[in-house]
Amino acid sequence: MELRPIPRTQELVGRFLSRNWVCIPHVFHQDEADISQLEALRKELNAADTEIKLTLLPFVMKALSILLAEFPQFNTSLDGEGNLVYKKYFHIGAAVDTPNGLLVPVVRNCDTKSVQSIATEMAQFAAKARERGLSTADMAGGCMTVSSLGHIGGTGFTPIINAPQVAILGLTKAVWKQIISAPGEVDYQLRLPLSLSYDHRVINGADAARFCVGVAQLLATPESLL
Ligand code: CAO
Repeated sequence: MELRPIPRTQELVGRFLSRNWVCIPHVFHQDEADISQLEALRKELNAADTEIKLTLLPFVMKALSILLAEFPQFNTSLDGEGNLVYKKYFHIGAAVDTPNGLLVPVVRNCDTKSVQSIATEMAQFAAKARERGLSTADMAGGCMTVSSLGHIGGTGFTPIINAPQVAILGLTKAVWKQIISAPGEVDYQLRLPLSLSYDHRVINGADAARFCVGVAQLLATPESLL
């Protein structure tokens, strides 16, 4: 046996996560998106421009910034006095796994930025998170968070909401699947699992299902994100 102190960042993040897990009535909603076209487009764009590496993540961040405008209840916070604060900006956070624990930098105004600029900012944030740590300002003010485990694997998980936000979207590994669109009609699609956790005090199940359908539709038509 061996005793090791929990790294400071992990301890702080752990306290925050425990509070959110206990205090927020989480509901989990699962869906899938067809990202076959998106993957083809991503490869094409990466071949044309080797400076900026596009992964799936910036496309998803862009899609969320668009959907938060369509689903304003997803872009709120509870103020603790019986009010919902509706935000009029679209800042998206993404969880970054570091040796010291999980950090969530926030890319501001994703609605006005290209997928390429979101990718560039996220790459800089991820490097900063892993090397020198992020400032409090880098991690403040997010409207919604994406937690992507897709580069590792998994078929779904239940991410903890990053309060005061009211929803978080988890991504796991996209895999090729046979989709039977009608009897005798088989299509092959690259399917991305979507794992949405939402605060049931603010968001109802029907809206959560619609939100995930919206994510899937945007990702299935990637030109709409460029
Ligand atoms: N399905 C299949 N492949 C995926 C994928 C998915 N859902 N998501 C990413 N990939 C691929 C990428 O496209 C890339 O492939 P290519 O090299 O062929 O282009 C490869 O996996 C590596 O991606 P990446 O990890 O370098 O980049 P990213 O933008 O997907 O993620 C970052 C960046 C910083 C978010 C990620 O590295 C990370 O730290 N994730 C951890 C988040 C986490 O721990 N969440 C858990 C929270 S709950 O405890």
